[in-house]
Amino acid sequence: MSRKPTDRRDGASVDGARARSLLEKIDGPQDLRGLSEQELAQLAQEVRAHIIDTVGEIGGHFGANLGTCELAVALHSLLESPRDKILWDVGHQAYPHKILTGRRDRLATIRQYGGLAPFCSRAESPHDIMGAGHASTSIGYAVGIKEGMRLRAGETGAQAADAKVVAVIGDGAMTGGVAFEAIGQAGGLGTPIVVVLNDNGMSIAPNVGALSRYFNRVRLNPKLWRARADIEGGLTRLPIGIGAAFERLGPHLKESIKAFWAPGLWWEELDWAYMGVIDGHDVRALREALREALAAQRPVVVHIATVKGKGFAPAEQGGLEGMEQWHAAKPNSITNGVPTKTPAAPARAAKRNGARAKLAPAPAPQYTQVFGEALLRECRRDERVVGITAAMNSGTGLSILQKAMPERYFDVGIAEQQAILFAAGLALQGVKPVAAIYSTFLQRAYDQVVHDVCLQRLNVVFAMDRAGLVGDDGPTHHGAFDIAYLRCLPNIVLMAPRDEAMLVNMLHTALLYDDGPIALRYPRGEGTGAPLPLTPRAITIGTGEILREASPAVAASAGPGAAGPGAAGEHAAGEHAAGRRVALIGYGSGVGKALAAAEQLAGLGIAVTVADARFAKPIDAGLMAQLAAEHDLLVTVEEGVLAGGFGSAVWETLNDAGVAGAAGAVRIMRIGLPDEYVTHGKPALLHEQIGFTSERIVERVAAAVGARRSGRITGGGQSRPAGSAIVGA
Ligand SMILES: Cc1ncc(C[n+]2csc(CCOP(=O)(O)OP(=O)(O)O)c2C)c(N)n1
Repeated sequence: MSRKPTDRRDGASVDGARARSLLEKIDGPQDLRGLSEQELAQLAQEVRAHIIDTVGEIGGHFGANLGTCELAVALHSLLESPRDKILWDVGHQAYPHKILTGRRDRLATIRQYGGLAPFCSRAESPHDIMGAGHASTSIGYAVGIKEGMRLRAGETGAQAADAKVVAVIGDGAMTGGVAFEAIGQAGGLGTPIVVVLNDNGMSIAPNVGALSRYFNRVRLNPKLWRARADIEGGLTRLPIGIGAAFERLGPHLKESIKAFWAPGLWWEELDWAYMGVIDGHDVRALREALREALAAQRPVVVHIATVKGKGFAPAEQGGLEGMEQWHAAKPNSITNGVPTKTPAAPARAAKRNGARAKLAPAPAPQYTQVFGEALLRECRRDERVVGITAAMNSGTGLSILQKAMPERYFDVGIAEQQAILFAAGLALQGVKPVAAIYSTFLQRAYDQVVHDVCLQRLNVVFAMDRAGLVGDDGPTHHGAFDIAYLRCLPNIVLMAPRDEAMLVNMLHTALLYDDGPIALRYPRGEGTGAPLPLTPRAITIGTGEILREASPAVAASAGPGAAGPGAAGEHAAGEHAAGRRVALIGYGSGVGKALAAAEQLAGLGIAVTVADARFAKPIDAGLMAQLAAEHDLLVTVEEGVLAGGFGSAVWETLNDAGVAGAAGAVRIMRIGLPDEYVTHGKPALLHEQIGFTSERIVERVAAAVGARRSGRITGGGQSRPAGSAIVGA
């Protein structure tokens, strides 16, 4: 019987400056051939050391990658990638795979602008077979790829039909329903693929649900390690020696005895062969099991036990908390293989030195934190309110509720569809569910949103964190589409706070609202520093507000030429009040950009009104009409795709009212995310790249105002048009 992974202490040291004698020679998977099993084990340790050193310095996904070093080595030593296909579910645990497939020296660029992609990327390497980032997709792809090979067998240029397909999926990702759909299909078709169930008991936080309990029972029972293989002696046969005796006992008793001994019975019932539990940190055991599984002409699952954070003591020995904390490493969090000592806080250091502390201003709180605290307060105010997360308890701030009121907190696992159906069911019983799901992950539950919540007009609150560009996690995680994909749905209310104070008020508003679904979106990261309300205040549904009136004084004081062509004092729209040429209408994080741009435009002598629309649906049609009547140019600013977004809502509203589109009507310029997938990198860089900055707004507004005067439409500067449209000019 194999030892449990935690018992192993062999392999190369992973501390300090390490010799990477083997890894240095690995430029691709072909270089693993010919290495002895001992060398492969050493290579896995060198990969681990490389990850600890590199990711500890630059930041990135961490614990899961330390858990897959041996697995990646074992797979690449047996398979011929990319002819054989290795699929990494999510891809956050694929760093060892990246290192072994020619990207060793670029690991230090991962998640950075222009650097390696955060997850697997088809554009990046032929060894990255599927694009990933969202969980639970690998088995479905594997079935399609293998069946595709079979369908095209013999065609010129087609993949050889005997190529192997392996999907690596974590126990967390296995909680996603779409994985089960694929298991059902593969079992039905008998598709010869191998699924490696990489079981560490963890999702980002400890894994949840009955499936996880089942995995735990199997994984934590040493008697069951390889028990299945020992009993059956292979993948397809019934228990040796006892089969005939069992037959006589009748099918029920046979099944229950088998279930006791056979941890994989569930799989077997679905026509999968089950192997496990295998020590996922023992290269020899892994290779032995995988070799057997790859030879079988049927779907096989290889259940392996790994440790999240293997080889890094604070994660490995820090229990569940340690593993959760080290799911990802912050930049500069590890030095010489151990956590970096954080410098003493200035106040403490100063006190120690007997000096007077010079305190830096405290940073504004994170939106996530504000949301989590506000939700707890709402739960205390109204006993009907509950919070739901899909495996993102700290990411959504729901960990605050979990700690304070665990009975009002629900984690459904990586199962966004179930999160929404569960919310719908709760709402039918008069509960007030808040489904806190990132903008990007709510995409997975779209039909539940459409069919089960909006059509039924149920009182479900959608709280979408990470709305807008999220940064390092890149295109799979940017919250780019929610305004567009929700705005087309009847019955729903859409709102977005411009700052953390408004977030508190909007959550309160959403929970007082009793006429169907209501959604709020807010960005990743720090708030604006707006003082939080002591008592949340409800706002009127469907109303925006003007935050800054174009000051005619600005226009008057700006003499001809002060702002170049189109200075406010010179504008031609005689029926408009002097100086009221441009109105910027922000939505959510777009408001901050609009206010900053207005300030700069005022400096150029261009008087600008700024409004916060607050609602994309129902939009404040009265306010829009008023702004259109009083200005020549309306500029909408939103951190979402333009197609079908907030700016489109403004245009549609005015067009339907006969205000836009007609000759001489107000012009509308939409500023937002472009019609393309935006790459990964720091948000400021990405905003710069796509032109979503106040400076670019200023350039474009100045150019558009000038264009109007001279009768031309200009492109508005050098950098890329960040998704823009000028209507009715
Ligand atoms: C659809 C979806 N929801 C949520 C996430 C966020 N997420 C990324 S990794 C992860 C945990 C995955 O757990 P597991 O598959 O067990 O891998 P481990 O990190 O434990 O190795 C989660 C919830 C995601 N990527 N996709």
